[in-house]
Parts: sequence; structure tokens; C-alpha cells
Amino acid sequence: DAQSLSEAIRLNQIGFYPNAAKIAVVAEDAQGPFQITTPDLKKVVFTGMLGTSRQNALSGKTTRSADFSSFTKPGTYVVVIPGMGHSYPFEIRSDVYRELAIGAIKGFYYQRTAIDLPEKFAGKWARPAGHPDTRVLIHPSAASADRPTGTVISSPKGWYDAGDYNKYIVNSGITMGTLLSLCEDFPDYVKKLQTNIPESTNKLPDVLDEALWNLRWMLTMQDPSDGGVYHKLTNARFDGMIMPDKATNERYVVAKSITATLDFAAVMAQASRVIKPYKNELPGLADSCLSAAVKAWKWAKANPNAVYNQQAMNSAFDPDVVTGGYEDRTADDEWMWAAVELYATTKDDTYYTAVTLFPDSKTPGRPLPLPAWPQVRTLAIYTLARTANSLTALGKKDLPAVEQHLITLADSLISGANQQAYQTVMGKSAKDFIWGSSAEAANQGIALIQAYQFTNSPNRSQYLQYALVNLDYLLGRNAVGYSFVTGFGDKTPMHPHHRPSVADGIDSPVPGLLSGGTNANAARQDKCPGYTSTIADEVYLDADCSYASNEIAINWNAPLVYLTAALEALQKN
Ligand code: 9MR
Repeated sequence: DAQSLSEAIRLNQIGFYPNAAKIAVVAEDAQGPFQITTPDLKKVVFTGMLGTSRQNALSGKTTRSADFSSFTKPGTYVVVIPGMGHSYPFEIRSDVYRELAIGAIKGFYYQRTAIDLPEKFAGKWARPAGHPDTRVLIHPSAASADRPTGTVISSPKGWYDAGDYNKYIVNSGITMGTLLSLCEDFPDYVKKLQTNIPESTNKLPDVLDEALWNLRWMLTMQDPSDGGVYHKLTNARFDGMIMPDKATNERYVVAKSITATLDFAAVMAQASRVIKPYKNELPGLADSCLSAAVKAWKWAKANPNAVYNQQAMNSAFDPDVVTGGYEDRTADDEWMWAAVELYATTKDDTYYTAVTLFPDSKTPGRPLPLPAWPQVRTLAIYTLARTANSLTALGKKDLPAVEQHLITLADSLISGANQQAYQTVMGKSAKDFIWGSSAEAANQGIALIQAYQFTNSPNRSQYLQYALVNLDYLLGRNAVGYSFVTGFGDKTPMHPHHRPSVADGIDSPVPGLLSGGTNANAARQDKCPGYTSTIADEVYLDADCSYASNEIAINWNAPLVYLTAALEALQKN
């Protein structure tokens, strides 16, 4: 009855902008009228009819939507379907995702290594520092004349990658690229996002301060003698589910790799541009970043075949290292990204001509791939678009191709989205539901925002609308009914695969972290007992052993930060 909560009514559990599309999707067969009421169900403020049915291409199940877009009055409400029940509450408000944007940035603070998180900043999730990383061993795979096996180096700061306690350059690369891009694309808006961190009182936007915590770690991962960058800083094997300060196993840096070194070059080159305005606050840092980037590029030129191969490494060296591999045998995309960032920062054409961007022989006639840790070529295209006005003639002549790439990608994303069971861009294909699918949804949203910002497509306004729709997906309008962000919404992950959240003895997990989300292959990959469905868009389990569907990771949180903050920056009410 109308008095009880119905989990079949799926909607964005945070809410909607007053003038935005507002849709709830009913995941059970239902028809007839629906209402919007106050949370106490006493006052009906809007009445509508459920729409025509849609069939879920992945499960065959029927959905119908309750469209209340024309209701614009700010307030807190629920959707009621007579005879079925009511939804979780949601808000209509002009800056309705502001707290989420701040919370998602703050998520990175909770991932910091090597610093106490006092109550003043961390609230009930206060904890002592873990992993100072001031005594890190050179693993035999990383030995050089200057730094033989067993040499002790200091490589402090940075964020924990995910639910584990290691630090990986490749994954830091795309994460930093995404956060720095937010700072570059919305420089004024990011200043308004105060996250209550130790650096909040300085002149930098908090999200940039947060990114610098990891940037300073990344700088220590470059071998000063040759410019190569170690693939990761890690334990030999994963820690147990214990607090960071209790995890004191030996740490190593392992082999330098081509992907780590090129991702590092891209990040340092972009960072150099982004922090340039803060000369007084960060004396010399922009120059240091650029020279680190150039040095890394030179190493890459001399070592193009240095792919990271953990199995080969383990058969040659001891101890075996069995933590996250971030292995990627093709570096053509990392070359593109590094080349474009170096070119955009230095305006030196030789970086631009070092790679072939147009035509991109790997994606002829196809939409560009969404950014992900092993696939960064599209980050190069975004940067050409965002720096279009300051490029040399050589880059400028390719801007029509850049625009066309962005439009082709965006059009392919919005095509058919309205027919999808949840009317989202996310989930049109079972292929969306990979490990870390929540980041796919967020990166689809970012792609749409890039096309909205940097093209003249007649579909621009739809791009922005559909970016918002993917936030609806992330916050509850999906086949499992979860808002995938810890602490944001009513039905949220309570048991993420996240060591501090498991070990801290506090019921609520650390907030502002994006669960990897639905993953068609999760049951096979993590063998956590309890999965209840094998349908691609339903394989999700809120249990801490379900690391293939319910871990958190910095490369997933970063696109959540970008999407949420960019939507807030762009809203016009
Ligand atoms: O995000 C990574 C995903 O694309 C891979 O399929 C998966 C298995 O290799 O690894 C994921 O990355 C994990 C990393 O290896 C270690 N830290 C946790 C990461 C998130 O699960």
C-alpha cells in the first residue's frame, strides 16, 4: 500500500534541479496514476500517469516511468504509486548536487596515506596515519646502477588506490588527469567547493590541494638519474582487512614501465599548466613538474618496449609481487596523451608530431573509446579541445577533427538512451557492466559534457541533459536500486570492499566513495557468496568480499567528482 516503501520505484535519491528532467522508473509491472507528495504522504503536489512500457534489453523485464519534469517547486518529496508504495525521498533544489561534489572530493582526503586524519577534518572517521613510505625498498626488478636492489628511498604521501593500501602510478595517472581537468575547465567554480581539509585556508581550490597530495608522491616515483617512473609502490601481497596504521609490511617500488612513465609525463605536463597561476603559493612547482614531464618523455623514447608484465617479473625476481597489476600491453594511447599534454603546455610542435592523432588508425570511423586506466587516448582529444585557443597553427588545423570526434562520441552515447529501460545512457549494452562500471557511467557523462562545452553540435543541449541522466543512474535509477556513493542517498553501499571501512568499527562506511558497481562477471571474479542474479545489469552485491562489484577506487571517484562538479558549475537556474 501507499504507506510502505517500494524499492521497485527507482530514482535519483539525492534529487533534481528545478528545471531538469525528473523521472522515476518503476521496475515492476504497474500502470495508471502516480503522485508526488510530501514525505509524510499527506499532501499531493503533482499527479501524472505512468508512461508506456519499455523492455529491458538485458533482462527482458518491463519498466515504466513516472515523468514529473514539469513539477519544479523546490522542496523534499516522494513518488507514490497507489497500490504499490512510495519511493525514497528526494529534493528539488537549484544546487542539489553541491554537497555530493564536496563529499566526493573529500573522499580523496580519506584515502590519504602518511598523514593523521584528525576529527576536525575526518569526523567520526578520524584515524592515525598509515604507510609513511619513508623507507621503501628498490625491488630487484627496479634496480639500476644508482639504486641497486635493496636501496632505501623515500616516497611519501599520495592516496591509497582503492580498498587496498598500495599506490599505483597508472591508476593515479587517469585519476589526476580527471581532477586536473576539472580545475582547468571550471577554474572559478572549483574555488567554491570547500571540503574542510588541512589546506582549506590557503589560496588554492581544495580539489587542487587534494590533487597536490598525490602529485607530490608521484614526483618521488621518478628515478632522478634517468627519468623513468616505477610502475607502483606496493607490498608484495595485499594486506588483511586491517586499519592503515596496523599494516606495516615491507614496501617496494617495482620495475619502471612505459605506461607509468607516459601517464606520469601527461599528468606532470598538465599539472604544470594548472598550477601556473599559483606561483606565489607554489614557488617553482610548475617548472619542476614540467621538467619531470620532459625527463619522463625522454626515458619513454629510449625505452618504448618497457611494458609491465607482472608474471614475467615474478619469474625473474624475488619476492613475488601479487598486488594489482594495471597491466596494459599497448601504449599507443599513453603516447598520445603524454604528447598532447606536453604540446599543450610547451607549444613545442615536436611533441605534436611525435604521434599520429588524426586519423587515429586504431579507431577509424568508430567513436573514441571512453577513458579508463588502460585507455587514455580520448584524454588527449579533450585536452586539445580545452586548450584550443592557445594551440599553435599545427594543432589548430586539427580542431575540426577534434570537434568531430567529440560529436561522434556524444551522439553515439545519446542514441537510443531514451529507449533504454531506465532511460539512461548507461546500460544500453551489457558491455557497460564491467569491473568499475560506475566509472563508465560517470565517464560517459564527462564525454557528453566535453561535447557540450567544446562543440557546436545542434545536439548540445541534449548532451548536457543526458550527462545529468547518468548521474540519475549513479544515484539510484538503475536495475539494482542503489545509489552507488557511500553516504549519499538512502539505499547506499554499507559494506564496500574498503579496508578502513571494514576495520574501523564504525557502522557507516567512509563517505563520498563510489562503489565500482554492477559487474556482469563479478561473481566469477571475486567468488564472494551471495550474488542473486546473473543478468548483466543486476550483478551487484553490497558485501565487503565482493571486490569485483563493491570496491571503491580513486579512478572511479575522480569522474564522479568531475561529473558532479561540472553539472553544478553549468547549471543555469
Ligand atoms: O580497476 C581494475 C579493473 O579494471 C581490473 O579489471 C581489475 C582486475 O585486474 O583490477 C582493478 O583494479 C584494482 C587494482 O588492480 C588494485 N587495487 C584495486 C583496484 C580496483 O578493484
